[in-house]
Parts: sequence; structure tokens; C-alpha cells
Amino acid sequence: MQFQRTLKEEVTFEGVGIHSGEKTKLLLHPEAENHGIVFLKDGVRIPASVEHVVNTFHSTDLGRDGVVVKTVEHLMATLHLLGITNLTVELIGGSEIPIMDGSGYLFYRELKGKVLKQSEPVEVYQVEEEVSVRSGDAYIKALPCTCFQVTYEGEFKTYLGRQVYTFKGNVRDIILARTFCFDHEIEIIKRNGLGKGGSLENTLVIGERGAYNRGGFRYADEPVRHKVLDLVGDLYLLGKPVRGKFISYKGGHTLNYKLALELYKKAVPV
Ligand code: 3BW
Ligand code: ZN
Repeated sequence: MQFQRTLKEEVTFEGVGIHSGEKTKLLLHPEAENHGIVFLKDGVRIPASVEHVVNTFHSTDLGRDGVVVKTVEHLMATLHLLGITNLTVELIGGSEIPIMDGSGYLFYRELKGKVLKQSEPVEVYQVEEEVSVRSGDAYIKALPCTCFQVTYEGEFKTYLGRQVYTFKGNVRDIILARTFCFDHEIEIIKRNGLGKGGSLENTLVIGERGAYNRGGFRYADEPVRHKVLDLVGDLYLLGKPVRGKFISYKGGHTLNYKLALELYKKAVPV
């Protein structure tokens, strides 16, 4: 049996938001059994739930009563992978989770040794039957399994071409994978008022000749591993650690959210 988990002590992080460019401080407060993951900003508590998703365009953002918390996916993925179920994440200064190095690694490294096992067993979200969502040629399928396995298949228009990666539970295989974009997308992202905090310090930028970043790729298939990390984070908006086999073909936050909503509806009485 798996037990609920929180942190042994308060932990802080500080950094800029990739989209807002705002500097934000995070205070992670330990919480008691059955509290869940809750974001706190300007006195408003926003449970980390599909019920509070307000945007999925280039990030997953939560909101309630006019207060928004942007770009929760990489922190949520880290909490999911660590099995942390009870926590308040307070934001001070800005409204966006700091992007750190673009992956979940700096969150993971800081939190790993501070996880506290609690006394109550955890309730998991078990996929009970096949569920799939699609948009154009992209789709995501969820299949019953007592495991937690996530496959991502991408077809990139650049030299990267087709990449497939399957995560089978080893955190080291995805936690370092950074957010990424193609050089020609930056102008469009900026035109949408996004990516103000984006740089080579926190994003793998890919062009015709490879990575612009000094040091290149952290994994040869870093983009698809990052896509897996995003799905792991978005799935945690089900409010419980998830069990099932997930296969995403060209999915993104919007499709991840659509799948999470479908799964959520099956578990919640209307
Ligand atoms: C670019 C792309 C994204 C930047 C502006 C300038 C520079 C670098 C970055 C984020 C889902 C995987 C990528 N979500 C900001 C964001 C940005 C992500 C979206 C994605 O990881 O597919 O979690 O701004 S896209 Cl030099
Ligand atoms: Zn991401």
C-alpha cells in the first residue's frame, strides 16, 4: 500500500516565469492528511484540479475568483513523481511558477530528501476502461493498467523527425528534460505576449542545425521526454496519483486537459 506524503519542512524556490517574465517566490508548506495539493495566491486557495484549469495554450494555468496561477505543469509533474499528496504552494510576487532550468530537476533535487510519509493510505486514480480523446490527427489514449506508463510520439517538422519515448517509472529518465521550442516559433509566442522569461537558460531552442544551447541536448530525445513530463504533470490535476497506460500522439496541454476531464467525469458523481 502507498501512503500519503507531504514535506518534512517548508521549502522555498525563487525564479522567473517563462511566460510572464515575473520574478516569483514559492513557499511550499507541509499539510496534513487528505489536504491535497493547493495553490495559494493573494489569499485565494486554488486546488490543483481539472476543475480550476483556465488556460492550456503553451502552459497549464489554474484560476479561481479572478486569481490565476500560470504554468503549474513541471512542478505538478515533480510532485506526482515524488508521490507528494498534501501541500500548499504559496506564490509571492508573481503569478507564475518559476521555470527554473526548464525541467523538473531543480524542484526534484530539493524536495527528494524532504518527503515525509504520512499515516493514511493514498487513494489512487485507476483507469478502469479505455478512454481516448482526439483533435485533428493528434490523440491520447488511456488504458487500464495497475502500472503508470506514459508513451509520447512526436512528428517534428524539423530534422528531428519522428521520436517515440516510453516512461516506465524511472524518474531519472524524464526529470531533466527541458521545455523546448523551435527557433521559428519564438516570434509567434512573443507576439502572443508569452515567453517573456524564456531564454537559453531555461529552454532547449531547436533550429535546422540542432540546439542553440551550449551543451546541446540532455537526452537525444529530450523533446519527447519533456512531453511525457508535461503529461505526467497535467494528469496530476485528477487530484490523485494515477495508474494506467497512456499513449499520446502529438498531444499537448489542451489534449492532456481534455483527457484528464474525461477521466475525472468518470470518477465524480454528477
Ligand atoms: C517558448 C515555447 C514555449 C520562449 C521564448 C524565447 C526563448 C525561449 C522560450 C512550452 C507544450 C512543450 C513546450 N509546456 C515558452 C513556452 C516559450 C511546455 C508547451 C511547452 O513545455 O509543448 O509545459 O518562450 S512552449 Cl529564447
Ligand atoms: Zn513543459
